[in-house]
Amino acid sequence: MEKQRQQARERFRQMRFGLFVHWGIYSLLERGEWVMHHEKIPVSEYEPLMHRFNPVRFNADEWVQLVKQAGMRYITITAKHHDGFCMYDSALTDYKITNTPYKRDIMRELADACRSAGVALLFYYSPLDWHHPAYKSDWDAYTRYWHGQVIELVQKYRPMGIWLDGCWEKPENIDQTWKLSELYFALRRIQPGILIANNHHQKPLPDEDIQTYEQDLPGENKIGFNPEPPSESALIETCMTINNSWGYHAKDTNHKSPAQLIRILSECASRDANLLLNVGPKPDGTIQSEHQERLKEKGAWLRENGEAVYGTRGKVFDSTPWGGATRTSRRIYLHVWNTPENGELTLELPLRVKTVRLLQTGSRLQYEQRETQMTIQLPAPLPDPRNTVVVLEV
Ligand code: FHN
Repeated sequence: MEKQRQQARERFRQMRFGLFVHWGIYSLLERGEWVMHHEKIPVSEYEPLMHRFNPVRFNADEWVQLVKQAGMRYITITAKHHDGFCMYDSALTDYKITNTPYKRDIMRELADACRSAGVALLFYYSPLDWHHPAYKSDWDAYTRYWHGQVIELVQKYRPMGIWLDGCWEKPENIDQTWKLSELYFALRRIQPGILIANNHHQKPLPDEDIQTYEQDLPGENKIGFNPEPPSESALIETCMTINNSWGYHAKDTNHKSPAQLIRILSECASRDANLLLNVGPKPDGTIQSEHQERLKEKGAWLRENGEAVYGTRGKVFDSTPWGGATRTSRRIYLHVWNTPENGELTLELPLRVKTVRLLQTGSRLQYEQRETQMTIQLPAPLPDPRNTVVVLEV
């Protein structure tokens, strides 16, 4: 594998935590990104939405600052979702952001802000397209169109990666149907280290770097979208909403609590996976306050506990009923939020432990180790009930 690609993969894994952004003209209707399909809105009625789209309060630097405050290291944003509208200045269509009252190229501004702030940027792109006439009438012409758009995204903005989503609509012989290997080859000639994710819910193709789990922890398949077990060779990433909607939905107030979101990040890291946590910006370009608050609370927790997440590896123990576990070469981090009845945490650990302490305060904890059996006396109550990190020096 190309050295640049290997380096990009390692950098991606070390980042562990990113912001997913679903944003488009659908946000004007405030009922999520599938509104055109769910409400059977014909293209002729949906397309004029672009003439109303004018996110005057969008500020790329403010978004990037929020990402850094949240402890996130990358952004994956929808350059084009299934509705076919392009949130960037595409040379291949007039159905794009620069032809709206807003006129400006959102992706150019975001790419520049990310580069200045050292935040990585990836583009979500939907090969599935409800707007382009050739999608139904001329598959070869449509293939040239969508391949051309992904190529222009890489050429124009040099993202860290491309995140494809929609091939699941034609799942048979997916590589040949969507000419994926052909596209990946073309992308790697332009940018050898580019990372490729394809949310097709099948076993990753050899040339795909990131296996995605949607609304599920890796290896679980609660919603039936993610039947494949985690690949040993690919990077793993869970993508998840804060409420239940990817695109902005004014009535969806089912927001996960800050504690839940902190634990989900640890559960992903324990499974050697990244977490891509989603926001759906409003039509004016702002991110709803409930989601900003949760992102900031995660960032505060990460400022105290980030060494137990960033740059760590997972799969430390087979089962962690008390929470999760991550590790580096010298340290094992126990992420604890379910205290065992007697306040004692027992582990099977074939390593000699030198010290056991609370990560946040450094205070030592009592423990016993007899061969591979280990018992740690946890403080009651846990200093941080959301997730207390105990660190073992080994
Ligand atoms: O249909 C899309 C959906 O709108 C959203 O983009 C999610 C994000 O992973 N992916 C598809 C559903 O599987």
